Parts: sequence; C-alpha cells; structure tokens
Amino acid sequence: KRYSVGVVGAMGAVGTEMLKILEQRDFPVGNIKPLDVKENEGKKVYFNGREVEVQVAQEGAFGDLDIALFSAGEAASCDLAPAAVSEGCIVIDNSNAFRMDSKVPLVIPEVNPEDVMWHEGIIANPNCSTIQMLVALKPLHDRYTIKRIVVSTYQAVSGSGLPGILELEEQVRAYIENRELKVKVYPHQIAFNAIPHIDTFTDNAYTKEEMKMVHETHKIFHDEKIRVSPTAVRIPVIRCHSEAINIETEKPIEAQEAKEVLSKAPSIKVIDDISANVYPLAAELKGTDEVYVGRIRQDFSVKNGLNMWVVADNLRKGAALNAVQIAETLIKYKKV
Ligand code: 2RA
Repeated sequence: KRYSVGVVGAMGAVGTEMLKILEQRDFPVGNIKPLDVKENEGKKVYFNGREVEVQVAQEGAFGDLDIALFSAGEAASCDLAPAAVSEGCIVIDNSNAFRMDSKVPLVIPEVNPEDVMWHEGIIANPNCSTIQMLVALKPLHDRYTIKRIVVSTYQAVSGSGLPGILELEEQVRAYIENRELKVKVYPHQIAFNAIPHIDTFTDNAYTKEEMKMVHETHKIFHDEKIRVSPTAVRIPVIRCHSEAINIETEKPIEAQEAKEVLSKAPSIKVIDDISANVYPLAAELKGTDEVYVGRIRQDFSVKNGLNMWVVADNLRKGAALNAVQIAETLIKYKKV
C-alpha cells in the first residue's frame, strides 16, 4: 500500500528534513503534498527527483491525505490538526500543542512504540531535547531503574528554525566586521555566548523548555516517580544538541557494563575513548540519525550514579526523523 502524505511547514528547517527523510527511508509515499503559509504558495520543493508545488496549509487541504506531518509551530497545529483529523487524516505533530493531551500519545519509536495503539487521530512528537535524552536512557532505565535525572542541555540555534541560524551567522559576521550585533530571536546576543533561557520562564523559575523534559519523560516512560532536574542552555552551534546527563539508579550501576548495555541498544552509537580524545561532537554529527553517547563514567559522588555526554542531530532524530519513524510505526501496528 502507498500513502498520501502531507508535510505542514514544508519550507521550514524541520519540514525540509521531513521531505528529505521520507525520500531517504523510501517511505511508501503514493502522493506527497507540501503545505505551508500563503506566502510560500507555488514555491517548489523536490521529492523523489520531482518538482512539487507548495500548497496553502488550510482547512480542506487534508481530505486526500492519509498522514500529515506537522512542523509549523504551535498555533498552526492548534488551528489545523483537529481539522485534518476531521477530514480523515492522521496527524503526527512536532509542535508542543498536544504533547501533554491525555488523548494524544507522545512517542519515541525506540522507547514506547506501542503507545501508537491508542491514538485518536493525533500522535505528538516529543521535544528534541527529550528525544535524544530518552533514547539514551531507555536501555539504562530497563536495566537499572532510573530514579533521578539531572541534565544540562547545550542546544543548537537550529532549534529555533531558520531565524535562529540566520541570527547567529549575522552576529558572527557583525563581530568579525566590527559592526553592532543585532539581537532579535534570543533575549541576548547568542554569538560567543551561552544563554540559560530557552522558551519562557514558568512560575517555578524553570523555563518551559526545561519543564517539557520533566513532563515528557514522565509521559513517555509512564513513570511519574522519576525525578528530573533540567537546565536548558542555548549555545552558538548551528546544528546538533548536546546534553550532559547524570542519572541515579535503584540498582547498582557500573560504567563499563552500562557502556555495553548502551552499545547494544537500538539507535545508539557509543563514541567513547578518552585515551584518544574521542567523544561525540556536535560539529561532526550533522545529518546523522543515531543518538551518540560518550564520556560514560561512574558518578563517584553517589551510591548508584552515572554521567554521560549525549549528542544528536536536533532536526533529524530530534524532530523530522522521529516523526517519520512514528509514521513507520503506525504502518507496522496497522494504525493507519
Ligand atoms: C529548541 N527544543 O531547541 C526547542 C524547539 N525545537 O528551540
């Protein structure tokens, strides 16, 4: 069977990757429908070597689709995802609009694929920083029962889409040319800086980005007991998020054995040889699909603790690839 697939936000950073990944993974597409805002109507995108015209993402555009991958921001998802479902289309949404909705499964195919079984038309893609963290922690949670996670993220500007990329590039250019740096996308200059503030602050002094990692971990692991304490930081890297993760486990955990558990787990590549200065590096992992783990070491400050460094391409496994893998999971579980 071949499927009629729409991509909402087809001209954006994630939407562009979605089209690329559908093609690279030879997803059984019968018809592809790039959808975006009115300003982009008529522009061309390429799919399977063919030029395809962008159409307007609006009510009535989903009746001929089996699946629509959304990555056009929360407002567009709130407006159009229910309409798409009512037109008979299944929505895989990369925005934050439905992630905590009790009727919407929040899925990482390597972690909780079976949750697609209870979808009612919408499946939510987790936040990029959550996806890479939980792909890495799932095998350790299964083996050692994680009770607490402390994580600091080092997030690329492409997490803010094309505007974030352009802001960093422009500020670096201005710095080199001794011009005034303009600040629009972020609360402060991002070039040569580290901003501990992603999304908005909530009333507990954590940011929404940090609280997403807490709530999404509980929903995806189906475990409200795990304590999660994140700090989300924006750094001047174009692509690939990095995370310093510390876990405490119920059961005794030993670094070498944990390294073996990780190296056998799906979608994980262990890159860890400090004798040769080898560990995952954001600048080397653009365009890859796995979650890369290194600096695996005992946390000697607690009874059962482990530290690790986790890197993944935030536009691929952190967004577009995970969404396409959810579509593949729907087919596998016969839920489309
Ligand atoms: C960011 N995780 O990095 C958020 C949304 N992609 O900006």
